[in-house]
Amino acid sequence: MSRARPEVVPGWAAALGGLTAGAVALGVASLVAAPVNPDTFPVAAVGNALVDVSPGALKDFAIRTFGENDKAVVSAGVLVLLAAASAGIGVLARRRGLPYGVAGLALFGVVGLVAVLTRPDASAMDTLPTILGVLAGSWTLAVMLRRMTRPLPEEAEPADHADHADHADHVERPEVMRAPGRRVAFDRRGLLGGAAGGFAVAGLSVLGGRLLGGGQSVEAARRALVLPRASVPAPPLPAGTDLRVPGLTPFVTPARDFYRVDTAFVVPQVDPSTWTLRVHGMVDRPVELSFAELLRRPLVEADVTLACVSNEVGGPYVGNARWLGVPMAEVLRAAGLRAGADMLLSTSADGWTCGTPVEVVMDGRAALFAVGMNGEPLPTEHGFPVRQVIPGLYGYVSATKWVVDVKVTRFDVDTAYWTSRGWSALGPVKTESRIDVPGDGASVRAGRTVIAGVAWAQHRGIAAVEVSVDRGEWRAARLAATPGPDTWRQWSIEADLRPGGHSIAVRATDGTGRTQTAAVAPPVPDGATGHHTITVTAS
Ligand SMILES: Nc1nc2c(c(=O)[nH]1)N[C@H]1C(S)=C(S)[C@@H](COP(=O)(O)O)O[C@H]1N2
Ligand SMILES: [Mo]
Repeated sequence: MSRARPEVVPGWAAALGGLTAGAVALGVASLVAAPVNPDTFPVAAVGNALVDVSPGALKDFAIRTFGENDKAVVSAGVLVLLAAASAGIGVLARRRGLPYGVAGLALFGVVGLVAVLTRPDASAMDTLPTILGVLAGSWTLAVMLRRMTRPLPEEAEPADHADHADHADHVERPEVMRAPGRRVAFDRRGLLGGAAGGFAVAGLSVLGGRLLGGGQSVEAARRALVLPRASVPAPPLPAGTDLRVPGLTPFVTPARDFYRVDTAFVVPQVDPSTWTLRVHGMVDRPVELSFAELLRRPLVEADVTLACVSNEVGGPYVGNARWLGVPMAEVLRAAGLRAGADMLLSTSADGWTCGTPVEVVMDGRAALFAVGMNGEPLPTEHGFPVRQVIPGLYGYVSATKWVVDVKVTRFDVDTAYWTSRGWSALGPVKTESRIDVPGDGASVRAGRTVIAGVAWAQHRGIAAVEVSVDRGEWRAARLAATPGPDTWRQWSIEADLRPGGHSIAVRATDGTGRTQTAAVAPPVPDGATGHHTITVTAS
């Protein structure tokens, strides 16, 4: 029986060598990607590709479960996976030799390259971050393998014997390494020094990338932008839009609290000085507008509530802001809509698409190419420099952020991003209401209790909100003022809660007289329904 030659280098050390190589590879890749295009960072490209290929239901689950953090969760997952793989590559390289390790790194490089090159606007240069990352990682791996061991003089005892009582078997039988006849010992200090150096290089690369990427960010351009005044300003909000109940969602959602839902793994950085909007397809005169040209058109201001179709009953993916923008209808009229066109297929700078009914945009409502949100240029995450805002439609069929292209077409010719993934082609917002206070599961003091929330049925308006305690009669809530039918509406009511557990349900009636259905439906394919119902304990 031949005993396998004992390994002088413990497994953790080989794994750490691999991890260091992986860290350097990613650091260098991010440094190279930053000044060119952050989307060419292989981890971002793989994340984006995962988002695009994952089925709608999974994405919906991710958005619901991780909320705004869904992208952070995907990157963390990809990073954990890469860390485990690099550690494995380190062990493989130590056992079988450097070429195996390099092959392992190259394999991940290939996955990264596929993801990078299948992006809609990929170019050959985009492969540089991945290729240079893999080269740097391979070089680091070679260095780490070398530093893990040091040669032993003939007959000498391994010096760090004492350090390795737990690995006595390893160090007492120094292995014969690649140079036959030359005995080596584990070099803990060499390894740790190499790892520290490697991680320092990786960290500095990431930092350097951040700095370089800063020059790429459009935040400076955004800050410098002074938006023209609206030709048609929104009147001041009527008194009493906010009932000022503690815990109740404010009428105007500050941009920093506004929900964010999109497929962009890295927030697109769209420079307003090179931005253009192309309107083409079934039109008499295709137009291409620069940002300056867009701003020269009369601007309209409107209070509009946006809602996401993925929102569960009672969920948070709804927000209200004062938008400033150019009416889409005017741009489309300038282009001359041809008869028979029923869909606007809009595309964002990162290739996301959205199909909107032409008649909704042309019927006089405040459908905007928006440039401002709550008195400021659009935040980058919310579509800077230009996004669509169309009251009455869920975001996935209306609210294209970073919009650059509108093709006038037909629903029977084109499909958009979400409609080709099982969501409905038309997405009118369903009448919804939500209880904000008390919170679900809250403990309240028995007696008179304030119940309050918001309700929305954009462009139809909210005509009534009713509340039922313990499945009792529906009682009408007091409605707050609204500037019009395109925003949500706050409501409140008092109920006398006796000690014990209670259920509280809410339903709204829209401006057409239709009451929100009690039938429970999931978000897919065209929006969740059912009554938001909470339970509280009074004592
Ligand atoms: N470019 C782009 N625009 C997009 C999306 C997207 O994924 N990419 N998502 C849409 C969806 S589903 C919604 S609900 C709204 C959300 O807008 P917000 O993130 O500003 O709240 O943006 C819409 N516009
Ligand atoms: Mo959405």
